[in-house]
This record gives sequence, C-alpha cells and structure tokens, in this order.
Amino acid sequence: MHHTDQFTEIASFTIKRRSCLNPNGELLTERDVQPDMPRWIAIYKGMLLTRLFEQKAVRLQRTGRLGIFATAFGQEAITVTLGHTMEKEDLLCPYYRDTGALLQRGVTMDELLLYWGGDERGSLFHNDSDDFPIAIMVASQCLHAAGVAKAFQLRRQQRAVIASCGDGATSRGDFYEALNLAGVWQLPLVFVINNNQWAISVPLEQQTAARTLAQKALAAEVSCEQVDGNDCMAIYYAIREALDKARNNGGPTLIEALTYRVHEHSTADSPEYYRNDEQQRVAKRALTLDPVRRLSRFLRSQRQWNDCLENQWLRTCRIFIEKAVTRYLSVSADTPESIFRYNYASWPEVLVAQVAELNDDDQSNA
Ligand SMILES: Cc1ncc(C[n+]2csc(CCOP(=O)(O)OP(=O)(O)O)c2C)c(N)n1
Repeated sequence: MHHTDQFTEIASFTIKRRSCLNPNGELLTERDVQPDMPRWIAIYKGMLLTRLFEQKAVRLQRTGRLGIFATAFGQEAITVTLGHTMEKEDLLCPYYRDTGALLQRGVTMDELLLYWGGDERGSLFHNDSDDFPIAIMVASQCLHAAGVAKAFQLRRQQRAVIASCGDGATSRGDFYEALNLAGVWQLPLVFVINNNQWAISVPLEQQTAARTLAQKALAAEVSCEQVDGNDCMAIYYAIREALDKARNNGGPTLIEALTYRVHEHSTADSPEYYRNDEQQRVAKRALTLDPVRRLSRFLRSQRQWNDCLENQWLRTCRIFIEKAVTRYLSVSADTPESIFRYNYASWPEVLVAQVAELNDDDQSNA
C-alpha cells in the first residue's frame, strides 16, 4: 500500500536586511538623505563622544576606580542611533552596552560612572525621562519593557518602548515571553537586538540554530527585519519606522542589528582565552566595518565634516569627560545600607533586622 500526503502551503516568510551606507560610506539608498544632514552629524558626534567616554571608563576601571565596564567599541552605531531616534516621551529599557543611547537620552556621564562604580545612586537618572535603570540580568529588561508597553496601551498614551538587548539574551525565556506578549497584545514595543555574535565566550552558532535572530519574531507574529548594525542610516530608518508604527497602534517590531564584538565582553574577560586563531582574525577584520569611520567617510564626501571639525569636537569631548570624571571622583561613598534601599517602599521585618546588624557591624569596625 502506498500513501501520499497532500500538503498545501499555508504560510511563507522572508527576512529582509536593510543597508543604506556601504563600508566605504557610499550611499546605497534612493532616499533623499540631504535634509537630514544635521542628524547624521549629531549621530556621528554622539559616536565619537561615546567612544572617548568608554575609553576613559576602561582606564578608570584598570586603575581601580570603577568596578567593571562594558564598551560598545566598534558597535557604537546601534546604541547611539537608538538613543538619538527615540522621542523624549518614549521609554528605554536599556542593557549594559547602552552607554551611547543613555548619553543621547541626557543621562550624565557622572551618573554612568557612579553606576559602574557600584553606587546605586548612579541608577537615578535625572534626565527627565521615564527610562529604566541599566539591566545586568540578561533579557530581564524585555519583560519589563512588555509591562511598560502594556501600561502605555491601557492608558491610551502615544508612547513607544524600546527593549535593547544582546544576541545572547534572545536565547533566554524572558525574551521569548516578552516577544509572545508583544505579538498577542500588539504592544507598542520595539526590540532592538545588538547581535555582536558573542555572549561573553559563547559564539552565536552555539546559542542558536536560527540563521537570523530577526526570524525569532515570526512565531510571535511580530514584524521583523535585520539591519546592518554598523550603518547608522539603516538603523535610524528602521527604528524610526518601528517607533512610529508602535505609537500609532501598529504593533511591535523586532530589529536585529548585525555587528561584531571586536574587543572583550567587558573589563572582566580576555577573548584570547576563548577565541581561536580564526575567530581572532574575524574580530580583526570586523574592525574594517567600523561605524564611526563609515559615517565619517560619508560626511566628508558630502563636505559636511573635516579634520578641523573633528579635532575641535574631540577636544570638546575630552573636556566634558574630564569634568564628569572629576565630579564622579569627588562623590563621597554611600552608606552600606544602600544595598537595601531600593527594593521595597518599606522594609519587611527580616530586612530591618539585617540592616540593624549591618549598622552594628559597621560601628564595631569603625
Ligand atoms: C540571567 C543572567 N545570566 C547570566 C548573566 C551573566 N552574563 C552577563 S553578560 C552575559 C552575556 C550576554 O551576551 P549578549 O546578550 O549577547 O550581550 P552582549 O554582552 O554580547 O552585548 C552573561 C551570560 C547575567 N548577567 N544574567
């Protein structure tokens, strides 16, 4: 007996990748990008500022004045453009590689240094936004973002939320749960995945068998695309369209920004221990895709930027950074009980006892 089954195609999907500038800074898009020139300059300046600030932060860590730091070196385009593109009323649930976005959102360098210096007061942003503190717990911010987006929807506010995370985060349950809720509730939520292809020592191919991270959105019926993550223009258009759609009840979007982590994950690791020779070569080659150089080439070809402007801006950044570092270093240490301060409006009995014990210890040590 011979059985044949009848199959009908019931759904099919494609994943698109968006690019506007090639690695030489040449335009690939038909769009009229000229009217937006001040925007490209602002993003470029934001990337330089972020790069210099992060270099300083690493030096502070190396000299014992910060606990740890994670840079976005070579992948500044995603975080800076993301912060630049959001409206003030939107809300960012950032992760630890979002220094560039937070600086764009008006978070001060002093606050960021306090945070990385282990001081809880660094999470109290005074930037007049409702942005969340930096998430260290991988993917936790995706669920927080879904909750906030649901609140905006219930209040009928025209505001969008961005959940920013890395590729490793998309391997966690929190990510899938948030994505599922975003789809089923049609939340005003944009996921921006910084796919730098490493989760500390674990390369992407050991995280997932999926050919793109964008396609993870398909199962949740969430719109998705991949963008060249070193191309500020492509990132800008993708995020702007997604935010506009979210604010106008058009539902959620997932944007996978494809880039590469050139250096270490953070100041606490060294890639030579886990990247083999070929992977080290790939990391070196990835430097040729540098988003800063790419946008610089574009701006210079348009006669919008030159060495003189560059040097002037670098000088301004350095002065700005040095002043922030001085202020950060002059902040006196918080009290030990600060580790309890932010979890509860009023402490439960068990914590009251622990705080008392801590204060006793503190006094007897003094
Ligand atoms: C829930 C949880 N598990 C483990 C860690 C330790 N950890 C910190 S960062 C990281 C890798 C995250 O990689 P990815 O999401 O790709 O972001 P990237 O740092 O590469 O930008 C891990 C496992 C953590 N912070 N939270």
